[in-house]
Amino acid sequence: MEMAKKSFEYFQYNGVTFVSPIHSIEQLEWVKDLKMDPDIPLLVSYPKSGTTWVQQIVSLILSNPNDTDEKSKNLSQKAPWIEYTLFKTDFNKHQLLTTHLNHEMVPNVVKSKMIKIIYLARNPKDVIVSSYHFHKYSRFLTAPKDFQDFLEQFVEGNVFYGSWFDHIRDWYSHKDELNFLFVTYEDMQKDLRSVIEKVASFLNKKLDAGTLESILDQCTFNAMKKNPYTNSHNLSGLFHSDKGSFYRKGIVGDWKNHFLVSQNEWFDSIYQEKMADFPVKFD
Ligand code: PPS
Repeated sequence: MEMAKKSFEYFQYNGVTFVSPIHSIEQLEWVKDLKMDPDIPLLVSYPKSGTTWVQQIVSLILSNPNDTDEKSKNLSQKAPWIEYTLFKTDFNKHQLLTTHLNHEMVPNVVKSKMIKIIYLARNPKDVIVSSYHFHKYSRFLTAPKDFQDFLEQFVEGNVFYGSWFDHIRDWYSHKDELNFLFVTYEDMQKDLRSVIEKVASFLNKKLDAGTLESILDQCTFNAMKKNPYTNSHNLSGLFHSDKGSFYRKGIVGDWKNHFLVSQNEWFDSIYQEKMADFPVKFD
């Protein structure tokens, strides 16, 4: 891959950390005026919230899940990130667009009810753990010194895509101005069927029983890990394949295996400070 030969470098834009050449200032500026097709929904998430899982679900909802042509397309082509420098505006190729950008930085057209937005959230403690491992696994991110250091950087927002707290608060505060569906990783783990039905109804798609079963089969953690079109592990230029896996554990509550009691108490106090009035509660 072209990108793999280049060296990666962090840069700041609007106070948020990005990585060149995956991102560029030109792309981030360009994206603000992006013209978007109102029939193509936008998936918004903070990194490591289960984005890939929802990309797979939405792409299966929007196509026939047994269509072999569709099955042999990479998920990253079907649902590209608009802020990546590789993104091209050939909308015919995409079923869904994806972004990790905060509300301020997305295309202006997104800030209206014209585009359907699916916002995905995950318990920040599990996001931290997933992201900590992802920083060790990715060549384009700096490996953390240790978990304590990463935790502090995360709380400060000194990580890839900035502050989790700002991301969710900001998007959520604009939800009534948007055509907005809020889903959580925890709800998907608890009752995936209901979440798929909710997403399908938001996208005005009727799913018959067979289609729903087929989607459920194709979006399990193991099915997605095995499927070369949903597992980009082989992009070895981007990842240290010997240092982990993109499909790492795929569970709720792995934070309990990483946070010390003192770290948990400290994080809870920060969370209280920043999020006490936030209406959504994570388990
Ligand atoms: S990224 O890099 O931001 O696009 O990563 P993202 O896809 O948002 O998050 C990766 C985490 O989601 C888990 N995942 C899943 N869990 C359950 N079922 C399915 N099908 C699934 N697909 C992805 C993935 O394992 C990462 O979480 P952790 O906790 O690290 O395992």
